Amino acid sequence: MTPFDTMSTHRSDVRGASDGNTGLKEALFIYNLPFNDLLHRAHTIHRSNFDPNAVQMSRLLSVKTGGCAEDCGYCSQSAHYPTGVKASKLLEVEHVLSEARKARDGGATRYCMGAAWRSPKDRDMEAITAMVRGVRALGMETCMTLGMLTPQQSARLADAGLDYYNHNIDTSERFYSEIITTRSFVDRLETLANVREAGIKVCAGGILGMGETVDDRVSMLVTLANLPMPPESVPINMLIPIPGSMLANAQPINPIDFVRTVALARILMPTSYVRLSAGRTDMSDETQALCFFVGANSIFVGETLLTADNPGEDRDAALFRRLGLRGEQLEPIV
Ligand code: SAM
Ligand code: DTB
Ligand code: SF4
Repeated sequence: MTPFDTMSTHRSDVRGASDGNTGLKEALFIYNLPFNDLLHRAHTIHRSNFDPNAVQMSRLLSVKTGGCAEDCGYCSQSAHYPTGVKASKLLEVEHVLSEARKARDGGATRYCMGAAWRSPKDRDMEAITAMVRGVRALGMETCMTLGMLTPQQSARLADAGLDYYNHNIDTSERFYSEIITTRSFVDRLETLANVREAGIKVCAGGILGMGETVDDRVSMLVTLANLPMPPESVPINMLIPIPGSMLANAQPINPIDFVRTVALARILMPTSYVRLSAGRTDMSDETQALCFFVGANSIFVGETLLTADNPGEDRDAALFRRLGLRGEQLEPIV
């Protein structure tokens, strides 16, 4: 049984109030508002679109770990850095489904499967689509993050019933090439367009604490908000510094700046789920509480993310109790 209380949310109650095209200047103005004004504004928007005490819970599994050809400077799984993560093959479908069953019994309503690929090979698509079908049959929403996708691969995933595809833009267009050189910002946008075109919901966000400027953070959110349709889900990761990676010694982001960025995400994308993603292990309860106040309404649960630590059930259950938060429960999937 889950330690989290659950509640039912009717997605159709969520008001569609996208702001339209918010410019960088306007977004910077909002980011720099006096903190209390920013908190008030973000929370008011959050409250008018969501139940402020309900948090969606996802569980992650790395279905293919390590040995990745890309050189993302933050990642434990890139073959370009001596991070100590061993490369392994794609997991068996049955193994993934038995892990998914445990996640569902622990209260997760969405199961996210990640692979350390630049892009999937067509020969892997059969196993991948079997994972999607199997997890859906367990009554959970499905999410995958497999790297860049062609229109054909996107259509196959849509056909299997994939609910969400996670593909982060990670930072601003300006800063992108300082973090990753093996692909471009435009490559990322192209996959997001392929996924959208296939009818899969989009999960796209980024990482804070990589040495980016305030302008970079704000610009990343403006790019996301101004996509033809904003992402339904926006993960905001705080960098987990990985020993051996290029960003092992990056200066941590100040918690107030982190909260400001989450608040701006909520204001620019009023009806999207904003996920407080990687980095919660090193975040105080107070910082997390402020993030939930300004509009974060989704987390990853469990002891592990893909390769790195996550707070785990006991700490999260205690935090939820103290804050009076509940896990959101899904409508039955048909
Ligand atoms: N290979 C696929 C890709 O890059 O799209 C999927 C997996 S990748 C690990 C998913 C996302 O996790 C990245 O885009 C990045 O935003 C986030 N991430 C990876 N390592 C991280 C770290 N050390 N700290 C915070 N976020 C991280
Ligand atoms: C996302 O934005 N964050 C998750 C998920 N999408 C796939 C991944 C976080 C990874 C953290 C580092 C690790 O576990 O290796
Ligand atoms: Fe590979 Fe994804 Fe890690 Fe980049 S973030 S190195 S693409 S697993």
